[in-house]
Amino acid sequence: MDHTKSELLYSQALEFMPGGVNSPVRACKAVGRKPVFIEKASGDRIFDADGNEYIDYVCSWGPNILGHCRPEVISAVIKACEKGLTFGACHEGEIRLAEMIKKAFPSMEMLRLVNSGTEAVMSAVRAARGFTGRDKIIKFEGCYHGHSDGLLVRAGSGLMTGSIPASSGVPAGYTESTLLAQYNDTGSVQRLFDENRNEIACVIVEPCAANMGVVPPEKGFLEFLRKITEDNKAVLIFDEVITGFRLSFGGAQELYGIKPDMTALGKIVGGGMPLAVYGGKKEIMECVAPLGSVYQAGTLSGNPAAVAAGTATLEILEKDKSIYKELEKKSAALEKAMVSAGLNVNRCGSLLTAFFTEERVKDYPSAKSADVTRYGEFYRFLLDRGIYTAPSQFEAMFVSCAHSDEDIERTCDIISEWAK
Ligand code: KE4
Repeated sequence: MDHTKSELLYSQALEFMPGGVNSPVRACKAVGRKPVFIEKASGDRIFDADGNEYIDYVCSWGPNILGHCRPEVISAVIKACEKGLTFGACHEGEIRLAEMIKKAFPSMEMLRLVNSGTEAVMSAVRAARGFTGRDKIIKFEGCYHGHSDGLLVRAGSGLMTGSIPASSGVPAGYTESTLLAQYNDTGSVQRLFDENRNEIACVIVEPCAANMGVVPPEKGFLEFLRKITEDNKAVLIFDEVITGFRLSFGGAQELYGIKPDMTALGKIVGGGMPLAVYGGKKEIMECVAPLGSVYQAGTLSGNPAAVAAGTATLEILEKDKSIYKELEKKSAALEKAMVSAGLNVNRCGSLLTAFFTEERVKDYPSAKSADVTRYGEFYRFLLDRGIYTAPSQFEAMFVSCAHSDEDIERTCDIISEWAK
């Protein structure tokens, strides 16, 4: 494939943006190549600046569950834009969208629209701290919740159950209240609650992890988190930025039948525009300004253009539940091809990761044992044959309802070719 134009654009981008990108993973450092610059997209296809065409399994990291340029979404956004991009004031559309979200996620008795998953999670954690009057929070190694300071942590050395900043520029003081547990390890959570009795404001978890690659919850794990948070009067926050409206119309909490106290949504809920949501129990959300003393605000929160994209997307998903059956069928076919190619696959609905590990990946340590060099070879093999997938072993592949059976079959054939 010729990537001349992309390489030229990348050299220009490097002059203006760190690493030439507006989000680190796009730099493709983890897979040993320069990024391709995308010019347009439609359905399950994306086209780069050199005119190369790919079947897209990144789907903008999740939002494009309907595929690119779904006509109903595009026309809804155009219609909204013609009436004004943003008012910085109340408008009916935000009520209608909130209504749809609450219907799909009954645990979100009250909610607020914001602009990114990071903002949604950061605000949910602040509300949980404000509601409980406690400072400490528990998160899981390998789970990513956006780049707010207190959540950019990694395990401290030795027996420290505290954490240390995972990014420079984050003062130690911002992360000392963030405790780290192990995903799918109930003992690590129990220990933290025993060592920090009555001090834990919340537990935040990806109900199906997708930022260490896809790692579904082991049986009983989410149930355990629900009980231990209830017993300790801590808030259980489901970060459903990826899983919301993807694993089912009601997200992971509908799929697994666990009702969290708060939920963060992003990606699909914005239909491809910058829109995310946090919400939960009324008594918690009533702590948020202007009702309560937990402050959170945003110039473009609930702007009509993004609300139009999210509403149009949810309307389609709500009306045609067969979409989820289709996604399951297509994703299972992909999984089968990868397994036959000898890959270790974790899948949850239309989220999947091919792991280059010897063993099944069920937690962060086993995910981190992956052979990332082999993953990079796999990535480049697929890209050169027109399959655009996650440029990191520790991300997910996303399937959309625009992925045709022919394209899924073509992808399976190329994966089988890889295995030869
Ligand atoms: P944003 O701030 O990027 O909208 O959302 C942050 C976030 C929160 N919670 C979960 C579970 C997430 O996966 C994310 C962001 N996801 C990454 C991909 N794994 C976004 C891609 C990127 O960082 O460029």
